[in-house]
Amino acid sequence: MPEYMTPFTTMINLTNGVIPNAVVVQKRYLKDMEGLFADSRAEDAEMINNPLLYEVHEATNNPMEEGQLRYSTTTIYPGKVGGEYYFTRGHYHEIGNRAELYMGLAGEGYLLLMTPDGEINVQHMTPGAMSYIPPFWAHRTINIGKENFVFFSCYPSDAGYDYESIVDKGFAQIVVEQDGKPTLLPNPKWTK
Ligand code: M6P
Ligand code: ZN
Repeated sequence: MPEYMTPFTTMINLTNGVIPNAVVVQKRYLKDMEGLFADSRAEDAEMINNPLLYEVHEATNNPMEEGQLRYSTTTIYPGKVGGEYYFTRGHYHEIGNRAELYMGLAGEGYLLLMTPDGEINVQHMTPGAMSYIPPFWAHRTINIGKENFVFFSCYPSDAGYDYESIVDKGFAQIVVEQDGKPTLLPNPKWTK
């Protein structure tokens, strides 16, 4: 006989991403992102202010076992470091074959995806956009607008996070403002 978990419902504020009874709220400041922006001088200069770049509200602490799901909301604030829009750290899943689903709730962003070979894919996210992250793709979200970019995500509980590869190599492309528009450029720090 399986042990039956009790079903439950979570309330989510669809415009600002707040989950009133979130089990974990993570706030990520520039200090938590050291070395990730392409323009190191701009990053160093901005470190004095140490702005809050984004926060993640985790709705559940469902068991980290196969078959379970977790879900969360992320709010990325508008801003740039050396012309590069604020983004999340980005990760591969520790168990590489785990997929993930994102849904745009407010504002405007890019979902930047990359295979371990450095192939890049970009999805434009606005409210209502459901973006599918297939197994094995690293993923990072970027606020390309002037308002908060808010999205919902749902992922297998056992997926885990591999941040190391991103810290070491970064993403093959960066998103910077050029002529007032988000533009993809090769990442000068990228190593294959
Ligand atoms: C989404 C999900 C979370 C992730 C968050 C921030 O909400 O993918 O699992 O934690 O984005 O991304 P990161 O962990 O890369 O900073
Ligand atoms: Zn993920």
